[in-house]
Amino acid sequence: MGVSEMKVIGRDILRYGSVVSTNLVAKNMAQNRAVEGTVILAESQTKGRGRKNRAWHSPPGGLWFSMILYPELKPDCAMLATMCASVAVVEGIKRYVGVDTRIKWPNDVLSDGKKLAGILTETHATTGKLHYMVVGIGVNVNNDIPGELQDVATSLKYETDGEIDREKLFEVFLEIMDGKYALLREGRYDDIQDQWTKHCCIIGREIRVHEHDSVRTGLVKGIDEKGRLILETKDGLFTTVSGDVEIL
Ligand code: BT5
Repeated sequence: MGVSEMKVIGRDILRYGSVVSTNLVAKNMAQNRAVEGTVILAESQTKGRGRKNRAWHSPPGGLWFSMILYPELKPDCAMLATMCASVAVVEGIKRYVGVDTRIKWPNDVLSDGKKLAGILTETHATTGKLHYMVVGIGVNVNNDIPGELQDVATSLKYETDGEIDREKLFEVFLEIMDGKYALLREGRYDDIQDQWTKHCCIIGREIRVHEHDSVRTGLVKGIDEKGRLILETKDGLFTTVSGDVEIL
């Protein structure tokens, strides 16, 4: 069988009620070499996390899950896995719920400009070798959005006016993610980059990137083969691996 015919994502699915963070559970399991493609799903998280240790609101009703991966990938190419996950979320929502969403670099899935889903990829690597990777996905499905996030976040239930079958949506995500992960394992990085670019809402737009203590303004030219954002600024081309984007 070719790589693409073997199912990896969701070979094992572990379901929890409440956990601290599915990424944390997954990282502990990855340390013990759990089977690749193991997925940890929780009803809620008491300390769901975003990038840079930000809090991720994770009440019952959403989909909060993490996947354990051991790709043959250089550690600085980890963004490709985040890209696979964001494309899988966009395609899964379109296929199962019929809602159009867009990707905002590096890890946001937006519906009408509001954040519907986020991805947190964490890696463990030493001396240029990637030991494991955990890709965590959080999607607001039937959960409410707390008051302080209402201007910036949304839930599928607001976008569709109805309850969604979370289990079916979860299955669709895993199935699509399996196909995207096959692209990664086959080294088809161009395909991942093309698909991601097609769904991205900031290419050609003027943005401001906040990274550490610096702020840069420029026009988004695209992303490179490692998923770094390429910005055309008044001082020339500039690439960044992490940072927060503000659309101007
Ligand atoms: C992310 O971070 O978008 C990554 C979120 C990853 C969550 C999943 S859930 C399963 C797995 N287990 C975890 O512990 N995490 C992963 P970032 O780009 O840093 O965005 C964080 C920001 O999004 C916060 O500072 C809030 O402003 C906002 N936010 C918090 N909760 C949200 C929610 N439920 N929906 C939309 N926005 C939210």
